[in-house]
Amino acid sequence: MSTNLKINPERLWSTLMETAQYGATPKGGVRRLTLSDEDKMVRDWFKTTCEAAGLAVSVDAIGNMFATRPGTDPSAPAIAFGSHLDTQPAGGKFDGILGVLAGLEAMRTLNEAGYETTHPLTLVNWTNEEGARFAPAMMCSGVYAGDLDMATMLAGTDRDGKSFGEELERIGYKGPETVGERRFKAFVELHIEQGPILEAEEKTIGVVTGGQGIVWLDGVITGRDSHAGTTPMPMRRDAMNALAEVALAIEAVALEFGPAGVGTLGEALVLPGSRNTIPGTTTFKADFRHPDAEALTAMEAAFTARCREIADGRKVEIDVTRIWRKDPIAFNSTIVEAVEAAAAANALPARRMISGAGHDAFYISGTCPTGMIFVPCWEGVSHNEEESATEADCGAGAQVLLDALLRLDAN
Ligand code: HGY
Ligand code: MN
Ligand code: MN
Ligand code: MN
Repeated sequence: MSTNLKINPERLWSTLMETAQYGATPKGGVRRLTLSDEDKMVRDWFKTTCEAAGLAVSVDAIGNMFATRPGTDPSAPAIAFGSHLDTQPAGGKFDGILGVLAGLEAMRTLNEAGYETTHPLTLVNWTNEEGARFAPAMMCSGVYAGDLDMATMLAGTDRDGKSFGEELERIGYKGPETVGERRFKAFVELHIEQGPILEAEEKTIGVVTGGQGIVWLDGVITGRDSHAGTTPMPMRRDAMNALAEVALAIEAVALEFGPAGVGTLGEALVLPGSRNTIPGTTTFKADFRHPDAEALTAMEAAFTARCREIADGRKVEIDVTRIWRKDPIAFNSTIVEAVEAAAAANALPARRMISGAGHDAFYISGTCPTGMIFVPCWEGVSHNEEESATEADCGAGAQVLLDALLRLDAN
């Protein structure tokens, strides 16, 4: 089916550049940590802009935002699409927000054409997809899906000791809607690939068939603070040097389970933090991923066993706690096929692939038929202020999104 409705890539691009001002960093990136003042600013912009487009905006009790365009059949379940507006501490202009603004562009295109869909259409901003300030990632799509406990998430704190619940209230986005009360006919998320495959293969569209599993581990290494000048090397219980071995263990385990397995130590603390005191305490936050659930379990086991060896060898204690695991997911074939058909109808070079990055669509796939669309980003770089994509590719992704939604509406 073809409606010949064409999105406006220039308008999408200018909206992307307009919203990049919220949390803009001197190096051209974006810092819009969840529930920060910058997040509030872009949320306020999103609400005002959606209402100006005639969409009814609702917010649930954990800050998820839903902007709905009515269909001719109000009893029909809504077709949903969107992504997230929060970013990494040193993030880019496209991660998350492209999926939200492409959805807005689809709504604007339908409005201009006076086109009425049968199903209501709902554009979503999921709260705290990044998990950079409050763990875990994909938090509020996870609560919406019933996989993460809301009270536990609200009680979580950031490194300054502020709780998620307090910050949600502070920015005014603890909404009246019961979390999870609305369910959708389908959900489609457009996102930059955040990896190198599409660009390397000169493909415009990634037809995403699933996503790899993720496990997050928090660690505390306890040795003994002592004097840097008087403590002989053999007597030291140096938590920093143990941390160095832990970092290399993460890399070694990832390589052992490679090429699909990956492991990262992205955050660490060294205490008390003085050049002439041997660190008695270090903490770390680790991220392991693998497309296979059993391999992911084996990676975690191999790493924790290695930590025990390091602890024994250095006379320190290493406590490792799993704080989050999201198993690998497969997207719904109907949605995958709708995305693939939409790419073909636009004569766009496309390929099927799984997602290396986590996305809200992972949790939503447990509540309704779900799929994703990828577009390339420069050198596959993301979670980086230099993240970039082209106007043409963002426009192509938005066009595929609109056409996929219209295909789903016709069935
Ligand atoms: O961590 C992830 O994969 C996502 O970008 N939050
Ligand atoms: Mn993202
Ligand atoms: Mn991200
Ligand atoms: Mn996402």
